[in-house]
Amino acid sequence: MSQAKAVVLIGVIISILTLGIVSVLGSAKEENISSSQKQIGGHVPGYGTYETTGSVLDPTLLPTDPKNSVVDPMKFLREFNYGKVSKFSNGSMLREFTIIASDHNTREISPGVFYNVWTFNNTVPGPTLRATEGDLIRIHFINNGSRFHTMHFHGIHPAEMDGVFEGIAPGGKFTYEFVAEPFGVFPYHCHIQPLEEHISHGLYGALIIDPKTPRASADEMVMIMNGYDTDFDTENNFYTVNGIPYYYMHHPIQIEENKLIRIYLLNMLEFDPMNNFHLHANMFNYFKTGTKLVPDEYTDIVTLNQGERGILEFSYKFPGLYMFHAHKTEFAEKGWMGTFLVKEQKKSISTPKISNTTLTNVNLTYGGLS
Ligand SMILES: [Cu+2]
Repeated sequence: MSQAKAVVLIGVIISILTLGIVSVLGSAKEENISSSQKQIGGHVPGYGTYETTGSVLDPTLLPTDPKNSVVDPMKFLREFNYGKVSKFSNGSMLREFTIIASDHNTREISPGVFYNVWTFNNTVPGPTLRATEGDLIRIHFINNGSRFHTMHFHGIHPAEMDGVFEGIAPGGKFTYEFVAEPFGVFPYHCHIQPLEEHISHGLYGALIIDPKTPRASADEMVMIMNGYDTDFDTENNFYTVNGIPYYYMHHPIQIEENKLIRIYLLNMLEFDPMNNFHLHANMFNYFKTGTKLVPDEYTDIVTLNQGERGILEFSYKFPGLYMFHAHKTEFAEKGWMGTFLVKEQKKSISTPKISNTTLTNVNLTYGGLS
């Protein structure tokens, strides 16, 4: 064996030994993690979600104490405020809403993390307002806060109803009035400078304007993506859908298989320029801004910049537990994750009549997940 060959052989032996040691160390490290921490989930290779304690961002803890919460996300999900309805002699509708702005409440936005939220009607996000195209919307706005606030709606309306230049002083009132147009899904938010401060503290919500001919019947829900900058460095520390990090991970949204689901999705995140929504094991029709009745896209992920919104429609073919989350991994792992629990539909099977038997129309009922 030449000297050169001997050097190569020694090199190969050292490499094999080194790989072996690294491999042993690696598996010891993994065993160490698995012996002390129970893996409870995760969706990205290398980013398992482990059972931990003591961390501010801990998906294994219940999100908040409900009595300190900024919102009840399960109630918020399917709650639509149609206002106080009156009918004009010409048959058109007036919908009146009272919205009160506050900026003095401190609420628990994650376990043990209390934050000064600014609210419309006491919740973050504010109430989902709903009308039909052509209705007259009248908002009785009261500012109970200690700062100037306004309500700025997206959509079509006169300049003086735009809630931008006429700030409402603490203790002040204003009536916003406009005809609901066009149909679609629109954010509303405070428009006082600095805007990112007024929005990031929680002054926003959704306005849904239905087309005159209603959309198909569906299990409808609202999802508003947001974040909280709890250390005031203009970067978010928590990301959520509907106000509380990880809420729908602990409390799956129950839906039925083969039933049309419609989500009104809005991005009200501050500081980060974009956000997105990814649905697992399925595809959805996406209606950008909700202003058309034909979908713009058939996809499993949609990315929205600040203030953008749209409508998602889908149904699940198979029962089970499915995740949905921001596909921006950082947002997902700082709270923007949730689950759908798809329940099996109770089925009725009609069996054709068989001659010479009495077996007709036997109903077989299948139990669902509970
Ligand atoms: Cu404000």
